[in-house]
Amino acid sequence: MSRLVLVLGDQLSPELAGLQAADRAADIVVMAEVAEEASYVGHHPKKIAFIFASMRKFAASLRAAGWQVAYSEFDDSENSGSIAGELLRRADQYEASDVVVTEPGEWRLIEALRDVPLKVEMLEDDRFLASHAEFERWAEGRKALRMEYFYREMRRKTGLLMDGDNPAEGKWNFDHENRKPAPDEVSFGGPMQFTPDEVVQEVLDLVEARFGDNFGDLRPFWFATDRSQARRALSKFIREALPKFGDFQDAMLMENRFLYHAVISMYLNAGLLTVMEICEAAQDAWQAGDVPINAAEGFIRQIIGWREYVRGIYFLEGPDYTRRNALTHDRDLPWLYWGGETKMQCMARAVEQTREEAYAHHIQRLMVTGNFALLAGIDPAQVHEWYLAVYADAFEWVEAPNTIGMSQYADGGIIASKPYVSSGAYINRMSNYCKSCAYSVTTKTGEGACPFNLLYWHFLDRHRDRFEGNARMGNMYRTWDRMDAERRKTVLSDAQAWLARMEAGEVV
Ligand code: FAD
Ligand code: DLZ
Ligand code: SF4
Repeated sequence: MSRLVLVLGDQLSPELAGLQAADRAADIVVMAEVAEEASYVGHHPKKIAFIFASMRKFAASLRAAGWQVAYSEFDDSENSGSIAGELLRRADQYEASDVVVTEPGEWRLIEALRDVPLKVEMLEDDRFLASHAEFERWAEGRKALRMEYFYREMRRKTGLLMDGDNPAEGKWNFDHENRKPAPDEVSFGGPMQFTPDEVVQEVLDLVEARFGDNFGDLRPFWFATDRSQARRALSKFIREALPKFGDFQDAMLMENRFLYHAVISMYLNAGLLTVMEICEAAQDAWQAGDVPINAAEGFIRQIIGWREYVRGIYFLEGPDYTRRNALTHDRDLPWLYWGGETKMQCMARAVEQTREEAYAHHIQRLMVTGNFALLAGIDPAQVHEWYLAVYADAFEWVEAPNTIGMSQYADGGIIASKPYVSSGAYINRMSNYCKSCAYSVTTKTGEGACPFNLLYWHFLDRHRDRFEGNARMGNMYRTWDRMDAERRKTVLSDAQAWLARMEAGEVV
């Protein structure tokens, strides 16, 4: 009897555990575009289009390789609207009762699949370097789960950038070389862009009709939607941008949205690229002398270090992780995150680029939109929903630890040893946003003072009990305490007044 083999929209890899375990002559691959997945948050239209188009092309490639695929298009009249519903419908159609699934990247869906009244076998998703058991073993008994030590294990395990038992060029981490401010000119012309083919065009029309009101511009649409395109995008990045990736990793520019970033996270997360093919390409370029060690190491660390580590935390911490709120922040997400007018140039540009590209690079997410939400005391659950919705690469296993943990400190410090907060000075150093902002980054109080300056002290003051004793934050509190009492009072009341204006819906 045939079994059903579920392949989700972010499992588009021929080496997927479920496909490896299946019998291509007898089993039926089930793929489904469904309303439930397309609307658990208001996904950016580009993200939905990317997933649907990539799913359709992956299904075609499976058929060409001899698989029988039962594919539900979004508008199929019999489409039940959920993954569980489609499994039941296909089970009925093919008289199957056994289902093989590869573990989804979200607790919500894992739980939904466990409840399906069929015999569901859930295989671990082994497209990652570290299994759940391996991460648990690493975490066991440690007082602090710091990424750096986990990363070294992954270097040893993969042999990437290793010289025998030692790290290549003598150091595990070259991060201190990777903090150059924004350059005057960027030599990389940006990620490879693809003209929509017939499959993509059809999906774009569908998404426009069904999700046209979601936040985000659908067109122009230029993402890769299959493996061979994604590989070409990767090659262009390695050749043209990786050499400078390290140097300008943290920089931000008004005129350039991508700088030297790879813009491959959506391809990697959906399964169009593999961890090892990306990292080996970077290592090869370093071995060939085309890329300096700070760039190759910095880039590989993001993938085998940060990406694997945050996934480990998501599964270790369990389904309630997205509801954590250690700092009891409860302000509603302001409208400016959805494109409402704001005078803050950095926020306006980060949101504008998010709306147009479904992409912002790490420092824009962490030190602009994330920093602002943390300083302003926004409810982390709403911040989490926003990040999950607006980026093409957003799947909960990777988005939630980055947002709840790294960015909002809502997990109480599991991921971040101190909150990622900064005043306007950091944004000014790393970008050219402040030059054309209505606020003055050097003004600390009163009319025109940069809100990041006001809110920074407001944050530290209101969370004094929690952070005063943090060794990495002592300097901040000493600076605050050295200010004269009257000035401190003014900063706090200006911050309060500014927040009140924002809450009242004024353009701030
Ligand atoms: P590059 O800067 O070129 O880095 C190369 C690759 O490293 C990325 O493609 C990505 O796969 C990996 N990587 C880098 N940093 C991280 C990280 N912190 N966690 C996991 N992988 C990383 N990344 C996602 O893939 N999905 C998300 O939903 C997501 N949400 C985020 C939310 C917040 C609040 C923050 C601060 C970060 C988030 N990140 C997320 C991490 C990071 O911002 C993106 O991976 C990166 O911006 C993707 O762009 P890129 O491909 O140009 O990355
Ligand atoms: C994100 C997404 C969207 C928008 N649509 C679908 C879909 O219609 N069908 C599907 O199988 N997967 C989709 N996905 C990806 C899933 O939401 C993702 O597999 C889970 O969130 C787990 O990571
Ligand atoms: Fe952002 Fe402040 Fe700079 Fe304006 S002055 S761009 S609000 S950091």
